[in-house]
Amino acid sequence: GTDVKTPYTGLLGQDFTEMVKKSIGPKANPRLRRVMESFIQHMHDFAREISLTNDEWMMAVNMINEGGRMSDAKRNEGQLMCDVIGLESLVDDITSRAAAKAGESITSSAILGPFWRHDTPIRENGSTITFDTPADAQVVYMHGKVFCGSTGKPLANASVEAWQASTNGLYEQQDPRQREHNLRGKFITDSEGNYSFYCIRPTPYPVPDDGPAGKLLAMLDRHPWRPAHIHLIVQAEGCSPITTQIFDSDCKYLDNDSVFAVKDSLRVVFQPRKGDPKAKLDLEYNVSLAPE
Ligand code: MBD
Ligand code: FE
Repeated sequence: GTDVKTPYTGLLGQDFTEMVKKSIGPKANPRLRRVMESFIQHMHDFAREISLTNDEWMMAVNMINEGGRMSDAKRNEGQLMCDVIGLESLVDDITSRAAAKAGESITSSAILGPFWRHDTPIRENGSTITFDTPADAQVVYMHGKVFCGSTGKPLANASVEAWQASTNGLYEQQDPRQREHNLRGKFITDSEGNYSFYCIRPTPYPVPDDGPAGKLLAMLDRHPWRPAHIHLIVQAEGCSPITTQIFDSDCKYLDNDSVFAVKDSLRVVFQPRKGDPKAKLDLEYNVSLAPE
């Protein structure tokens, strides 16, 4: 409809909302009670505030159902729908802020996204995650140290897991032409805290736009693109793990990431690399973890 400011005229006000909240029984888990009371309150207030119609509500229900139908081990449309409204970034901020203590200099977090795999292989430092590298890809030697953010000491035996999309904009599990676990690897730091591997310079790419998240973006006159990024999960014993992404400071969409994950501190600059026949670019990236 065109009338975007219809005042609320229904009879079901706060009394009704209280009644629904009070239907939760005494044996419900306390945290769940708190979560659901708040959720019910906000959903009711939201429906009243915008005078949500039956058609609009059913449209949202159908989107959720469609997202569920197209989700599987390789596709998490529900997560993507949350991502395009900034919800995963908000939850990540809440969660990571709870972990970091004042005065520590810790690498910033960023959202996991839908393309992480739980079974990424461990590879040798100095080896590669790029196999059958496409002709338009630039190979990067990525290396650095993992530190403890409070003592500043390097951490041996830390795990640095990386994954990225290929230059065609697809992660390995979206693309039958990439080999299993292409552009993914886990590296264990040596006694001086060093990790190293060859990868490719990431390129901007659109989030999958053939589902409800993509339809929503189109209806909202938004684009599906993300700036070029490499995903990282860094973990070490005695420290809080960090899930993050690093962004090419020289690429499009840094200021309008479709999933709102960019932070200034996560921008990196790829440098020229000399004397290495395997890579024209070099990226040194150090990570600092918070002790538990
Ligand atoms: C991605 O590749 C991604 O990293 C995120 C956060 C969301 C959608 C696609
Ligand atoms: Fe990604």
